[in-house]
Amino acid sequence: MERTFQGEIYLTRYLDSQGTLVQPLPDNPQLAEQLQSCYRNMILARALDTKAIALQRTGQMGTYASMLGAEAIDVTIGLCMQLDDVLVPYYRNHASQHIRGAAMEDLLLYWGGDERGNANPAMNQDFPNCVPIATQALHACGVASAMKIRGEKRCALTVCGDGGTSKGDFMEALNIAGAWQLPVVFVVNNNQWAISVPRAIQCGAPTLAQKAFSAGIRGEQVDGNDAIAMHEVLSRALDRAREGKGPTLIEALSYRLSDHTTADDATRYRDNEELKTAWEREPIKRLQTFLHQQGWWDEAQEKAWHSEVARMVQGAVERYLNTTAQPVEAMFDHLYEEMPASVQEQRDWAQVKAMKGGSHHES
Ligand SMILES: Cc1ncc(C[n+]2csc(CCOP(=O)(O)OP(=O)(O)O)c2C)c(N)n1
Ligand SMILES: [Mg+2]
Repeated sequence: MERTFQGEIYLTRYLDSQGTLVQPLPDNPQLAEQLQSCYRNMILARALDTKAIALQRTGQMGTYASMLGAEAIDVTIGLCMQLDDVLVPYYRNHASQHIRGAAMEDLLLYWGGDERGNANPAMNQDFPNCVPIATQALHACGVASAMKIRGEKRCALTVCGDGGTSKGDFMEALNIAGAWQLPVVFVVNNNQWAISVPRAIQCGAPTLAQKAFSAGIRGEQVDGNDAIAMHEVLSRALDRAREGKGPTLIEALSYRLSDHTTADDATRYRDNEELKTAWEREPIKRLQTFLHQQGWWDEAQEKAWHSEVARMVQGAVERYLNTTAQPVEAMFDHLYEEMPASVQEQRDWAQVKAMKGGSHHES
């Protein structure tokens, strides 16, 4: 027999869970500045996340998907992409969206049920959140095809979860990306859970990155709690895509430190010891320790960043809460170029019902 294929998957990590370097730093003269920016944005991400959950718990926002534990992944995506690249996100990429220009009040507006949050001109050509699992991977391939046909030097980046990689859409997207060598980067936030289903029983393969082999594209793993590794691996994959050297699948190993969403209670299915251990590997403390060791961090700066971030989040919350609600019939608008009669009927009905005072005065 001859060997017809052999594949290897590598994991990139610079910092262990204690924030100690495990290999020499990447050769990058701007590293200190970049990591300080990562750190500040990760603090902001966590502050926004905490506030969003508090708003939901006090009835001031709808169901919300937390990014707790995914800050290094989300922030480095935002920082490494170029503005004319296209982000095709899933529902946990709030920090990436904000770094790429979406105002925090617009993110809150979306999660408060108001689609105007998705109509932010600062988002340029980025796509809105995708809730149907993994379908965004195909949208990203469509975007990347257009870029390739036009000969543009830019790329699409799409994100999904570990569970998303079990969907046909994901495999189809990998396949077309490989067949057409598209300028696209797939980031899998492997947070070890798909709602209540643990990673171990979702897929028989030891890594999710090796799914890339089935499509003839590059696949690798990265420690998703290590901002340095994330920055390095993402930058490399984005450069390759833009330079026409093909797509990459990046499996970022992380842990969902929150419930799945605010509509979930993970204590019903998840062992508390596992969660406690995962907190020891979390990304923010790890980077803080490292910055401290390098002399790139000081307490006064930390305090200043925390108060600046708190002010920014509070301002966004106030602007969100002061936004006048849309009329109820707005939910029917922008769905069709020409509204079908059945939808028009529902729109009229909703309008009349709202005029009568909604559910409080139902007869
Ligand atoms: C097509 C489709 N099927 C089912 C769901 C319900 N659903 C929402 S999130 C989720 C789990 C996704 O897990 P994973 O891909 O690991 O992402 P995570 O939420 O953990 O980041 C499911 C099944 C959905 N949104 N879309
Ligand atoms: Mg998951």
